[in-house]
Amino acid sequence: MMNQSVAIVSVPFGNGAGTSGAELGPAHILNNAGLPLKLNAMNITYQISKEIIVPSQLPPIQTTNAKYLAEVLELSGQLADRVSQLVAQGTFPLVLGGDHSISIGTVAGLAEHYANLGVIWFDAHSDLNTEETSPSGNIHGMSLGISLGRGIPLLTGLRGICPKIKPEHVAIIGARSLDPGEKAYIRSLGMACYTMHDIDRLGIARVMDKVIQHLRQVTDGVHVSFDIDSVDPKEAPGTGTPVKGGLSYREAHLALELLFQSDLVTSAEFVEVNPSLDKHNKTAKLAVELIGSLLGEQIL
Ligand code: 4U7
Ligand code: MN
Ligand code: MN
Ligand code: MN
Repeated sequence: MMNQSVAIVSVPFGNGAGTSGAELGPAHILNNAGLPLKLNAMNITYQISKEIIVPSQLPPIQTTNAKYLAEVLELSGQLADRVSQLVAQGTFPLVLGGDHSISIGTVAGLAEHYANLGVIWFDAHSDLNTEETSPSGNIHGMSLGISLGRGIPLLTGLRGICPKIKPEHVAIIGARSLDPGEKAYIRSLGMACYTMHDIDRLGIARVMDKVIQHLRQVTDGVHVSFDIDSVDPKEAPGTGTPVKGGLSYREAHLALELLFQSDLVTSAEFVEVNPSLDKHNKTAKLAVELIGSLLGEQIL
């Protein structure tokens, strides 16, 4: 995987979340927590792609229950363009959020290159709400659903490919806070959702082995969408929607180390780091360390 050059894309967008601050994530991950130093130390070739320009105060689009839809739509189009270009150039897109609504654009760009894109969704949540089932109206809680073709047509139809991904190519890992409509949807599709209960029972290594073995057979590329709130709030306090009982520090690293070893991953994004809620930049630093593991950093 890392014979490719990494292209870092900053997406300082936070309007998809209910709490502001995630828009500060990319700057903290890059400048304060030192992602470039980490990549240098690992001898990884990388480029810092031009920051995505975030839209604001667009004329609102009428919706029943989706906040900042106009902004999310505009951002998604820009990010899809960029990610698609980077894949065409043969680089490995590493997208830094921002809240999790940005995955709508990332996945839209990837879908132009991979007909059978796999998505590994590390998250305390499943982000499968629709306007009808969302308790908040925040689009970061709808983004995985939108990539699956569920929900707001303006977003599911981006780039004329709908759905972008198939349910049998998705694995959710770390779930522990699912809304009723999300549970019903997961069950109805039989989607792979490894909850914290499953991780407690099986261990993260066996969970990852199952996910890797399956995706290896059915996908032509694998995107890792890492919501930092998948990790326990003790390790990742700086995030807008923390939920106790999450992945331990080592479980999160081991999962990503195993993904590096699998040689399956073709792109990644790290989202939901909120520096305004963080303590001593702990969560941004964690993100940098986790990126290291995904890109091949080894203990020995
Ligand atoms: B995140 C929530 F109701 N499900 O839809 C919602 F609990 O990207 C939270 O995973 C969504 O952090 C969290 O608002 C979105 C809520
Ligand atoms: Mn999420
Ligand atoms: Mn989450
Ligand atoms: Mn969140």
